[in-house]
Parts: sequence; C-alpha cells; structure tokens
Amino acid sequence: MIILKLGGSIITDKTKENTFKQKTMDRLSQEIKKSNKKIIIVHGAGSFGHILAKKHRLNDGYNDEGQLLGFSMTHSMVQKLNTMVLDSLHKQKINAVSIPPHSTLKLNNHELDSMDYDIFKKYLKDGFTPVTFGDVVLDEKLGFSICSGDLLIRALAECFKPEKIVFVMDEDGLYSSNPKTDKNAEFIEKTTIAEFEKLSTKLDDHADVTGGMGGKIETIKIISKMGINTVLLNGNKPDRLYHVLVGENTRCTHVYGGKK
Ligand code: IP8
Repeated sequence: MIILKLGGSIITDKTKENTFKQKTMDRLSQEIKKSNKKIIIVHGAGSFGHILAKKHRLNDGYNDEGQLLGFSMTHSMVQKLNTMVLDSLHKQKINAVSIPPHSTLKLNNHELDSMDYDIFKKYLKDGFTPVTFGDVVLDEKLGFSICSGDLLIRALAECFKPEKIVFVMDEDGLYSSNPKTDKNAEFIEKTTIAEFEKLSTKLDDHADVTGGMGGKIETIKIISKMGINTVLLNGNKPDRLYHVLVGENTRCTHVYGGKK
C-alpha cells in the first residue's frame, strides 16, 4: 500500500484564492488509475484553506467569537476542494471516499490526540480509496486548530507502514537550497536519513500557516526514522507520478528510510 500526498501547490494556485487546477488533477487521477495500486490519498488545502486560515488566525486557536465564522468558512472551502478532487478521481472510476479530519480526529495543542484509523482500514479492505485532507479541527487545549496534510501523513504512516510515501509537489524534488531563489541549487536524486539530517534546505513555498516546505522536511525525517521510504516528485510533469507509483525510474528524489 502507498500513501500519496497531493500538495496544495499542485492541485490549487496558491496565489489566487479558491483556484483549482482541474487539468493537473485530472491527469494525476489518470496516472493513479493506470498504476492500479492500493493507495490512501491525502491532499493539501492550498488556496482553499491557507488564505482564510491565516486571515482568521485559526492555527492560534480560539481567541474571539469572530473566528468561528472563519473556522466554518475554511472548513466549507476545504471540503469543496475535497469534492473536486473526488469528482476527478471518480471520472477515472476510482472508488474514492472522503474521510474528513474535522469529524474523525482531534488534536491537543497541535499534536494528534485521537484518530479513527478503523474507518481507513475498513474502506481499504472493501476496495475503496480513502481520501483525506488538511482541515480545521477541534483541539482539546486550543479550542480548534489546523490539521495539516503532513500531520495526517505521519499518523497514517505509523499506523499502516506503507511500502512508500509519495509527495507530489511543484518542484522536481529536493535541492541543496531553494531552486526558486538560488541558481546554484543542486538537485538531490537519492539521500538517506543520515545525509538528510545534515541538509539545511530552506525551500519555503509561500508562508503556509502549517509550515510550507520546512514542515514537509520535518515530516520526511520522522517517516524515514520509521524505516519507510519517501519519494518526492513534480506533479506538473506528465507520467512522473505513474512511474514512481509502479516503481519505474523517473526524475524525482528518493529518501531511503532507516533507523540510522
Ligand atoms: O495544506 C492545511 O493543510 P495543508 C489545512 O496540508 C488548512 O498544510 C485548513 C489550512
């Protein structure tokens, strides 16, 4: 089984509120279908979640009543994005079902408090493709906060021990520094957790409320220590996702898991 993260930057235009990249999503859905793999999909919120969440300071938790409408609206927008992702998967006859975090998990001071893993297990067993996403959720200490797709990846990785975790993003993979601002940035094809620990990559892709690329790098370190391999690839380039899903060579970064 594979866990697949569709980054917010690949399925939405992060600079324009609520802009879904339908064509890219449809092509990725085709590649997922063609791979014929058992997959759990996690997608980011992109411009359907981050702009509103920042405006209403939702990751700080409950401070004033005015935030409640912001919470509700953010929830509604990420749910809309999720429906568009599902529609695209359904067009390829993938049996995708939505598992919304706001009703299946709780946080405590930004950390996972409880999560209903059985629902994922049951859907997978019955031949469905569970699709979950970055969402606003209840938080025991803060009232509410944000559950990022990366937090979901960490939790699902620990529970399911997938054969690999695939991050689909808008860069070819990892670089020694930010390729958007540094023309000397070197592409990393393969790395191990030991090498990865030394890497001081600063690849901030916009100021996400949940940490941008910095958050992703932390997540990959945690996953690698579980002994799970991670692959990062560019979803704007046709067929790369398909090649990675079926284990064929393509341009991407492999982070080999291991206890060090
Ligand atoms: O895009 C964030 O999820 P992410 C969720 O996976 C919200 O970081 C609501 C901003």
